Amino acid sequence: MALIEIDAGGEIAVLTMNRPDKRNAMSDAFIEELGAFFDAPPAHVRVVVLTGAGGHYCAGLDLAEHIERDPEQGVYHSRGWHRILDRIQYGGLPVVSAMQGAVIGGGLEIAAATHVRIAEPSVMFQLPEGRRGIFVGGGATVRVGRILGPDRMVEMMLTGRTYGAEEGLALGLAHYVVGEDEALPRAMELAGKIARNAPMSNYFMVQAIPRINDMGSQEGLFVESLCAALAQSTPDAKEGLAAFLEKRVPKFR
Ligand code: 1HE
Repeated sequence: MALIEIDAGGEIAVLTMNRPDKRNAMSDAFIEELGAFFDAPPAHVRVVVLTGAGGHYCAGLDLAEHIERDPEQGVYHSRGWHRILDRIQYGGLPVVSAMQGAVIGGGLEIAAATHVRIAEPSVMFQLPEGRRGIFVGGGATVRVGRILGPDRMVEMMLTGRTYGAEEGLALGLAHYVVGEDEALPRAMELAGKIARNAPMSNYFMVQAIPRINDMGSQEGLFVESLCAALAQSTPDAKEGLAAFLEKRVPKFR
């Protein structure tokens, strides 16, 4: 049985992390399978929805596999996560997370690489690495650190606390909190909205905004101007502006 269940028939691909007996703990094979989709998504896919089977998003790294790793393997392993999570964040497709239950360790690192995060009341955001004698290695210092700020992330890791859905919403770990069993329908609804944007506009949102945030303000403003000029010179810009003025729905490529 596939570890990642893929339903990619339409413009919204739904990827389900499917190892419910282990709370979707990420083995090496599992993360590679996730990466393989983002390496070569079908051309007709415009938006991805990522969710977990069995009431949990992802309980993080498969700790059973992690027991045996020497330092050299450890570096390659962590860099492998970085490669795959960069691919999720910067692969060009907007990714919406529909989250239930565990969003723990590597699970939170995966969620933080996605662009829209929807939490059900069961969600538990945790970084328990300190309790396991390890450290984050899938990009949390950068991505979760940016969302929470380094101060809050240090405190979260030191105390091993759990943030629930509403706290996660206040902190930016989630963008939406919905009722039980409502995350996937909301994700599909939001993915539909995203899919109706002009593709180049979506591309710049995903590619440019986090990168500009890493730049000095003058460099950022300059890159923003280039993105603005490129976006507004596409046929979709003509169509989007004409559709607004003609009071109709735009038809993008
Ligand atoms: C696992 C894992 C896992 C569950 N690796 N096997 N992540 C963690 O430290 C989280 C560890 N997991 C938990 O805290 C709990 O399992 C949950 C809160 C997520 C769910 O609790 P519960 O009571 O529903 O399930 P359970 O009985 O604890 O787990 C069910 C099975 O899943 C059990 O296996 P079984 O063979 O005894 O049935 C668990 O061992 C297994 N399981 N989570 C391996 N993570 C890139 S670096 C990132 C570093 C990290 O991610 S550190 C954080 C790791």
